[in-house]
Amino acid sequence: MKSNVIMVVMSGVIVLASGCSKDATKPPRVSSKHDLAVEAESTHKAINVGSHYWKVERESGPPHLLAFPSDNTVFDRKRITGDSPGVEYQVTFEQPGTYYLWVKGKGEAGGASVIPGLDGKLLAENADFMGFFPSEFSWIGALHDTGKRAALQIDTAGEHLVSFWMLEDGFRFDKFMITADSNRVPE
Ligand SMILES: [Ca+2]
Repeated sequence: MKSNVIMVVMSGVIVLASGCSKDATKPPRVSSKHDLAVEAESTHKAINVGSHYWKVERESGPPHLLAFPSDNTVFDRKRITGDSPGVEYQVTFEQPGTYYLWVKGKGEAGGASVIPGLDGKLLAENADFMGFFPSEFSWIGALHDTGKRAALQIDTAGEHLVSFWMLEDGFRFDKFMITADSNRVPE
């Protein structure tokens, strides 16, 4: 049993290492005029907690991250930033302002969800992306509990950290998009 746990952790570390070498030097940029789409599997950093981790899936459909294992675990919202596996992406914002966050994902059994964050903090209390289709990837741009747009309030131009934490496992995470245009709908 112990050797299984070590293998899981090691595979998580490999994901982390490949993400670092790809994106550590130059974070992708977003501006008031140019949207940014980021592949979920191109993490800057992945944080494993316990037996759960973000597994890179390349065999079925587009490359994506799977909140693994899918055993109906629901993480505690109140301790999500410390107790749930997270993935982090460095993004350079060219201007301060309000940017909108979209997530493209898929949910096994309709019970998969993810919580977004900015600079290590939740976007809002009880904020999560939920309700993805189980059989195909789809975009969601509103937070489930409030129905409000997922918005990143950027006070200072420059580099910021966009994070996602597991809420319910089984979530498949293809990519996310950041745009300053409130009317933009990704395809
Ligand atoms: Ca992807």
